[in-house]
Amino acid sequence: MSSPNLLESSPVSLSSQRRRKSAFTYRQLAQLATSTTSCPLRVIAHIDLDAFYAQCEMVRLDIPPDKPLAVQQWQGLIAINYPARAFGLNRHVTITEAIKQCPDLIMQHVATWKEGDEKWAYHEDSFKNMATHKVSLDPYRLESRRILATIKEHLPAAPISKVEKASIDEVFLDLSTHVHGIMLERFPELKGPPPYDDPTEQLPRPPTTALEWQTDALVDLDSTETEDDDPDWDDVAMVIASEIVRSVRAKIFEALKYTCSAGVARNKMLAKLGSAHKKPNQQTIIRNRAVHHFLSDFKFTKIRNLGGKLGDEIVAAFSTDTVKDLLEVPVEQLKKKIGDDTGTWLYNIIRGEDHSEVNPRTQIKSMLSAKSFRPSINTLDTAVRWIRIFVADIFSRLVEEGVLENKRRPKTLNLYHRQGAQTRSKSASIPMGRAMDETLLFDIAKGLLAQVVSEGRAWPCANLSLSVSGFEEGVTGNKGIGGFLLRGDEAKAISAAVREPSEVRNPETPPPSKRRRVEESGIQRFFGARQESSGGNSEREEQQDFHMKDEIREAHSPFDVPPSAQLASDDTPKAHAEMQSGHSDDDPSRYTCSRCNSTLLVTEQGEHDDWHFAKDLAADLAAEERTNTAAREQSRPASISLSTQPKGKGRGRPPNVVKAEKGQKKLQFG
Ligand code: DCP
Ligand code: CA
Repeated sequence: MSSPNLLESSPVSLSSQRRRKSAFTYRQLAQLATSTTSCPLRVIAHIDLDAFYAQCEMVRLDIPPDKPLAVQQWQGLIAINYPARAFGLNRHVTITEAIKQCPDLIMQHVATWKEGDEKWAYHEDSFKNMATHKVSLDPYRLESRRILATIKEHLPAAPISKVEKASIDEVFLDLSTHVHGIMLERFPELKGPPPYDDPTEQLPRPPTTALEWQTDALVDLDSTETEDDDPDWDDVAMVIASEIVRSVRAKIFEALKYTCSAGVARNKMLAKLGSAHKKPNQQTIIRNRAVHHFLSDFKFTKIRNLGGKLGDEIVAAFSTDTVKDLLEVPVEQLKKKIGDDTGTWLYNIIRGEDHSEVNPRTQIKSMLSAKSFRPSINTLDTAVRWIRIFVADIFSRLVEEGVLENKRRPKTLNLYHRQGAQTRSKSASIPMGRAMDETLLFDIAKGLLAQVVSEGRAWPCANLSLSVSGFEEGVTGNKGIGGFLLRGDEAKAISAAVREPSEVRNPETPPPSKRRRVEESGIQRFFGARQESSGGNSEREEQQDFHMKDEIREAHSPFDVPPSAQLASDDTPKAHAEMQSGHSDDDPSRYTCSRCNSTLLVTEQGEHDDWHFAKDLAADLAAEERTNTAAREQSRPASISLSTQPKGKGRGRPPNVVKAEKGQKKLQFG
């Protein structure tokens, strides 16, 4: 540094004098206090647990930290600890290869729900029983909650620090306000009002010339910067944030024995890239002066929200996957190719600009219980058994969420059904006026399944999923279940309104146009539950937003025609003729249904019987609802209402619906 004398006399001293002012203003410092998202001093951290499920098993089983361990799900490995990674293991290796590469590998299968059991457990033989067991991630959710609680305990309460749970093993922290407080304590000169009361005045330069980064991994600076440049307040803010994050990580280890990695930067997207930069058990700081250099080496598909289909689209549109190349593309061209909003968003994101907020709402928005069937399942009976497990799984999570105490309660139950490439979804309201229990959920879920089955082409089914969504805060105090009645309109709530599936989407970052584009261009999902670029876990169930769209692309039978009979009449003139005449007695491949007298292929009998079962079930439910409604002396007729018609391109007929008031459609069950 130049001496004060020199400062006053030479051109060198003039530039040094300029450097004595910070690049930041009093206004920007004030914005740090309120954690304004556009504040250039902002400090965000991302914490990601190392090999999370593997660590959960190590902690649960008290396995020494240097032992290689992998978490197994059926015949695959879904989490691999770092000692095992040293043997070259990753999520893609088979179990046989894994053992070959690392003979001492401890493989722990995830907990499962066994068909008929009331609770999940660690079963020794579960890997052999994919058909009758379903994965339970409850043990990991439980640990996730303990870690989150520890983090929160260690930080000042909101709004001084904000904590957002981003997935089962990740959180974002907005430390801006907290860091601002510490800065003012350490550097009292920042407390004063701006000169001339002008908030656009620049702050004085920090008095420190060397910052103590301790063991943090600092990423290299941009080429225009050097380590000789004195630090400014953004660097100071990062150092303080980094101290806080280090102590949070130490606390998590001390209290619960988990290690995690972290990234500290000016926004969420950079912080997330930072946490993945050096693992395990390290933290990486991306100073503002290093952003450009840091990002330009990346493939943009590694950036948050660009890992999925949107990223693929952009790669295709610009024939590159690197940030460096994309930086050359003018914003107008980005906009032209991928839409105005997405183009602008992308232009900023690759320059390290991300103003998305850390959203402290860590409340669960939906719960999903799902099962992919390999081989597919073929009977209603099996499907109903799985539905029972889904309900038990979801209900136990609801209990933890406080539904029994009326703290929170979901409004909607959704069923997804996949057959081949066709996914159908049905939703129903969960009646607010009734106590939430397994029977209630099971009955509604069965009703939804009945609807799918009655539409036909239900089997073979490759995936069934059940979810609850639309959580509402309960009424505190002693109001009991009645507290959930909405504006007294109980009858309305009781009517199971089947609608288009509601799409729950993380409100931040991805610009609204993406969604429009999804619909306009027919690209079904830009943003899945979580963008996995590698080895997706088909049963990954998280409390995150999930995103399933009605993807019905095929025709559905009218509900009042048995599906098999309709198929026959549609597809084969011979079958049609036989049905008309009833002459099938001498054909052993055919039979006549005793209930409806349809002549059908014997191979269709299972589906046809299911169809009758579904109709009966739906009729029972409708009757029960009518009774309940009458008992409550409500005038509104009971019904099971059906969604408006399937979205697909209308190759087939819409479901046979009876018009109801206000856009609601009612299903006529025989
Ligand atoms: N997971 C999964 N299937 C995947 C990806 C992840 O079941 N395809 C589960 C297992 C992981 C957990 O989610 O332990 C967290 O996922 P991460 O991607 O954060 O991976 P890890 O925590 O295992 O490893 P890392 O140390 O790289 O974060
Ligand atoms: Ca992780």
